This record gives sequence, structure tokens and C-alpha cells, in this order.
Amino acid sequence: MDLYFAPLACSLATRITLYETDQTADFICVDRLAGTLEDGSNYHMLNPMGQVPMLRTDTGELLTETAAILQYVADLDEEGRLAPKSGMERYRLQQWLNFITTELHKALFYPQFSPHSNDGAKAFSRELLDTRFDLLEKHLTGRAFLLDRFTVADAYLATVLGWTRPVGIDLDGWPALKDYFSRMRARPAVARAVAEEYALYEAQEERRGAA
Ligand SMILES: N[C@@H](CCC(=O)N[C@@H](CS)C(=O)NCC(=O)O)C(=O)O
Repeated sequence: MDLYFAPLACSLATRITLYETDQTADFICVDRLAGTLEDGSNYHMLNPMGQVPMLRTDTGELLTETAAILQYVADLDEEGRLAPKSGMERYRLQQWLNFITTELHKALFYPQFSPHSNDGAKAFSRELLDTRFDLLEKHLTGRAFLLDRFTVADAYLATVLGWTRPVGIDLDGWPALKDYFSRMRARPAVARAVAEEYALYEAQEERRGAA
């Protein structure tokens, strides 16, 4: 399996999932600004959206979209540790994955980060913050995880919450969410994935600065 990723981007959730389930993959770094891979080839030839994550499965299929990739990788784990196999709990998992993708990742954070954004888009998306974080705060009060155990939805939420500090969102107003984030980041697989990608991020920034 190959995981096309960018350091500290949403693809981090897939790395966490791999580590949590003791699976291996080749990690292929994408320079999203240049749209290239480390060998200089054009990533858009493989993925016309130019986005990460993308997974090349062991059978050669190219799979995009975080929610699909996370479930694919979780389902490879025979013990099914990170995704309920079926039933209402599977739909609950999909509910949270879709919430994180559409309401947090794309609606709230993307306009804050995108080089094509502007002040109006940033202000509009920032207005979405309270309803979404209030909902998470309520759900996570008295709960350890989004479902009844750590799942790929937690891997994704821990990834997205890592973007709060860079965009100036203070979690103090949401104590249960803040506590959840600290607990997720302290998990060995999560801490390992974050530390590795942080080092790669720093190296990438240094190369850009030197160029
Ligand atoms: N719908 C995609 C979105 C993926 C996405 O937005 N990835 C970001 C990194 S977190 C990216 O590659 N952005 C570069 C771009 O949009 O050009 C998914 O859910 O995986």
C-alpha cells in the first residue's frame, strides 16, 4: 500500500490509523504547493484534484477521500479495532466521519488555510465555529471517544483539532473537547505519527525557505 500524504495535512489521520492497527505502508510525500512528488513528477497526473490523502491499494486501486480511505484501512485490520463492522454503529461512524469532513475540515478550516481564501471567506467560516464545537463539547462531555471506543473518526478529529492552534482557535472555551484532544494526542500511535509528520513539515518549510 502507498499513502500519498502531506505533512500535518488531513492525511495524518490515515497514518494514525495505520499505526494504531500495526499496518505498514509506503509513505509518498506530496508537495501540494508545487503539485509534485519527491521525484519531481506531476501529482495531478495521478490525482487530478491534487489533494491528499490518496491510497494506492495492494491491488493497485487508487482511492481518494479521507472518509473512504480511513474505512478501507480500518477494514484491513482483521481485529476490526478502528471501525465497527456493521449495524447502527457503522452508520454512527459514518455520521462522524462526514461531520468532520464537511462541517469541520472543509467548511470551517479550509477557508482559514487556503491560499485562495480571503478575509470574507475566513470571517464567514469562523462564524461556523461555535455551533460545531458546541455540538462536539456536548457529545464528548462524559465520553472518552466519539463512539464507545477509539475509531478512525477519532483519528480524523484528532488530526483536524491539531489545526486549531495554527488558525488561532483557543480550545479553552470547550473544556471537554480540549481534554479529549489532549488524550487523543497522548496515544502512542498518535504521538508517533504527529512527531514524524512535524519533523517532515519543518524540513519541507526549511526547503521552501531556502528555495
Ligand atoms: N475531499 C477530500 C479533501 C482533501 C483535502 O482537502 N486535502 C487537503 C489537505 S488537508 C489538500 O490536499 N489540499 C490541497 C488542495 O486542495 O489543493 C478528502 O476528504 O480527503
